[in-house]
Amino acid sequence: MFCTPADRRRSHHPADLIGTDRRAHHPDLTKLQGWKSMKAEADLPEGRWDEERRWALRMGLTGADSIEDKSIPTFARGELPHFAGINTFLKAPYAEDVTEVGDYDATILGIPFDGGTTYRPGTRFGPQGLRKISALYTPYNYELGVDLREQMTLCDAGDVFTIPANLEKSFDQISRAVSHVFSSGSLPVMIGGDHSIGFPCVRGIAECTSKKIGIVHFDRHADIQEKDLDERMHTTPWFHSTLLPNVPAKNLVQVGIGGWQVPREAVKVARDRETNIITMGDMEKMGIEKTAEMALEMAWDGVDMVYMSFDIDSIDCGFVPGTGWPEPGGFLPREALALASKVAAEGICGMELVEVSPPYDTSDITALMGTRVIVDVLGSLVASGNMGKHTRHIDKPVAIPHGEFEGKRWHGRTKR
Ligand SMILES: [Mn+2]
Repeated sequence: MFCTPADRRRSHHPADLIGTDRRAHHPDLTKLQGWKSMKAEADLPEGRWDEERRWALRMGLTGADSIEDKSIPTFARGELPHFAGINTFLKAPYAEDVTEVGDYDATILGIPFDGGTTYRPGTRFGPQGLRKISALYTPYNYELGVDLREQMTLCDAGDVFTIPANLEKSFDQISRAVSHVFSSGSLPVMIGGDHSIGFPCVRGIAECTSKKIGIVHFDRHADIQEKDLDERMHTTPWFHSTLLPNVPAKNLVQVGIGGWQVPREAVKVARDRETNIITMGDMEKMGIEKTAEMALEMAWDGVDMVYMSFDIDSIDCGFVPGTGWPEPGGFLPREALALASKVAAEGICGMELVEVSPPYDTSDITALMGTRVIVDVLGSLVASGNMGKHTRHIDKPVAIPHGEFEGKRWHGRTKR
């Protein structure tokens, strides 16, 4: 019988399918992640959420009589409401006393430094930009089936005291702060800042261990020349990192490199040191799965830990306008998130998220993307069970003395 396109369309209407063999072609919902995640949520604990609400009432006092939800305090404390409060990253506890960071699985450490910038500045505001927009996230991810608040502990140690006009003094401060966090056993998660901080961050970790460290570096730029404009700018972190005795250049894997902003000077160094470069085109041809597998294989070859450096400009600049050296043709957000998660799933000894420049950002979109990379990495570490895997390699912890002071600041009534 002759069948018109209109007939064909009609025959696919669900009402026509009931009671026919076509019904077998309906998707099996139980195979969808959407279905599995809905079921899996029931098994996630809720104790920390209950604890947070009780803590909020203790800290912020009980709410007004007219408010029916008795978990709402008078003063906003903790996660809710998302638009209120003094922002730390994900509204995590502020470790104002940094000797407490060892009590947490991971520590957010802001590095407000853009003295290594060779084009657009502004990344000194990166940590605050990320903290601000991170407030809109809950700690739960539906697809992963992970609730960070229930399954790990996180604090925000605030920012490193950097010295705006001095790279070397800032590097010393940054390494000192990172080595303190790393030595405590808490996973250091650095939010930059321009990419010059990559070197002092890796140096801070490397000095606390006799073990070897590989690096997975997501970027459009190679960042491995010795100097730029006569200084160790944000184009140079991997030159200096891979000179550290326990950071072999052959374990540096640079993913997403390409375009018109890779200086030939850097390419010469990469060739001499035998680093590994996977271009955006390589990733497209191989696919995400294979790219992650290859990056992990090269980064982990003969080392004990892997560090992750994520430059937000590795993502196509259409998605991340607020960055120092925008370059078209980068990762799609979904590709970048999948790659970062797959690399993190094997365990990392630290990470940095760099080059978010809020003054050039639009609608906080670049900062949001940066926040997302970090929470996805944390989620992946939790889901894989590899959070804290690196701590057994901390065999040379540093101990940084604190100054002497008793009491509280700005505290106690002034005598009148
Ligand atoms: Mn870059």
